[in-house]
Amino acid sequence: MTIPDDHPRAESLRMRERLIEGMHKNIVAEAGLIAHGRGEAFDYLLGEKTPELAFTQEQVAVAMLLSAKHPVISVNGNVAALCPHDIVKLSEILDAPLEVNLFYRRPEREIAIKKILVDNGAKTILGLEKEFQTDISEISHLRRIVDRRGIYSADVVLVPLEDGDRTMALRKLGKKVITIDLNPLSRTSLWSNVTIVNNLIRAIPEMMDIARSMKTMGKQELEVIVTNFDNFQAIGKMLSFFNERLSLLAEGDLIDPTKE
Ligand code: PTJ
Repeated sequence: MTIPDDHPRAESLRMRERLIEGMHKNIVAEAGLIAHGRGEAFDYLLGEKTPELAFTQEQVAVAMLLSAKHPVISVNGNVAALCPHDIVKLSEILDAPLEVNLFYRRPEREIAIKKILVDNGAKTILGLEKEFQTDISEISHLRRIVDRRGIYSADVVLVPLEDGDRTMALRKLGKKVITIDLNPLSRTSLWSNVTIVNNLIRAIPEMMDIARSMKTMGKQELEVIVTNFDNFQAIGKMLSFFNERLSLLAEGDLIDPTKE
């Protein structure tokens, strides 16, 4: 469906269309549409723009990825449908390979996700070749299938838009986990080392810019940024941000559209 440019929620509707189209092409799982709806609700509360605190979370995440020995970016259906070009670019800038890791793993989805990533310039995609696959025994569902060259041996894993138990398992295996999740209270958010509370669609291009500007920084300088960050404290500040924003709206910042 073509979304008219003058629709007041055109951008949001386009995002939905990309996911619906992605589902018909086997890129997105049916549950991916539900996950997106949950995210949209939180994005409303954020005011659909990146708060200052999320920029800080993104800077810390990039510092962690740049100072990692073996960083990996995990890709699921929603990520592949929403920002295939940007995720490929971020992977190049950070020198962090992409690995397809799916909750609802089906051969036709693997093929469709590989295709959209390759069409957007990906040269190497991990997670799909049987000979390199192994299991993480701590995970009971299909996300346990990982690539020996990728998540299995990674020290830092970026898991944008995720379900909680894999994050817990990766942490228990000693890996550092960075997530992008609009819900600051999700289990993934609470279990991650760095939680970026922002919409994926804004966070990834912002991280690309940050990575370009941080690339010249030394390892020590990057590590200081990471060490000085407390994820739990940042989540607390984000909850206060939601709280303050809603209070301001309730106290008079809310514009009545019927009186405009
Ligand atoms: O492609 P698959 O098979 O690996 O499956 C992927 C889904 C998304 C279906 C799977 O990971 C899942 O069920 O995720 P959850 O448990 O629904 O968690 C998704 C989280 O992402 C929720 O906390 C949402 O608020 C959040 N979210 C949704 N859309 C966005 C988002 N966060 C950031 N940006 C978004 N665009």
